[in-house]
Amino acid sequence: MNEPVFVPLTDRHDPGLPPEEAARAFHDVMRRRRTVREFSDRPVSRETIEWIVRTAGTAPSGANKQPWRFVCVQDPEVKRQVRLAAEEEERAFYAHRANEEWLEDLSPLGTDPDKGFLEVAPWLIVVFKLIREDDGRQVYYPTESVGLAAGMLLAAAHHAGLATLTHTPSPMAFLSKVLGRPDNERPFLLVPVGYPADDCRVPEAALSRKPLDEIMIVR
Ligand code: IYR
Repeated sequence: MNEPVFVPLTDRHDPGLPPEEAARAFHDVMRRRRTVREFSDRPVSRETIEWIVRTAGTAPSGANKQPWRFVCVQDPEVKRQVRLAAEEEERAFYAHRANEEWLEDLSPLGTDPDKGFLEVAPWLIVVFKLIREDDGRQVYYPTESVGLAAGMLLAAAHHAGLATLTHTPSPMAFLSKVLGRPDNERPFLLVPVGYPADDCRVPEAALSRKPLDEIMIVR
């Protein structure tokens, strides 16, 4: 057993505004985040991606195990392999894996098995969940932990003026193979990152957000 060591909490974030104003200003940034499927090939620097991944890595996690890994792909050949493998799964999804209700729910989004964005976006961040540490030790709440980190990844990209797509080709096992990841890492999310295309359009149906009184209950 390790004895806990405590240190004073000194490095605090001070928004310099009353909390109502700071929270409102952040909402004004975040409400403009949109999932996009039409990306520009405009480059994004590796440094930008590194800061975004560092931010994701600040997420809380079970017993601070940080059970995540972010494989950042910019090599066109690797992106191509990801696209080809993803499209194979997606063709099966749209042809027979998805049931009628699922296809009906997706119809307003206009999605299809063509995943050209996987080659156009300058970066693909493939988020992996660790189901064990590299040395075989346990991790705790890995799904919750990596979900929190992924949310922070999206927020960090948005804050940097970049668009993302949370893409979950199903099943995702091909990502472990294409990217040569070990068995203790499981693909969790595939996130293309880049600028939206100049003529980018987004589905109208996806613009709506539930009103506060539908998502918040105060007791
Ligand atoms: N993975 C498929 C289908 C899809 C599923 C959901 I749930 C979405 O929110 C969007 C798409 C695809 O990417 O086309």
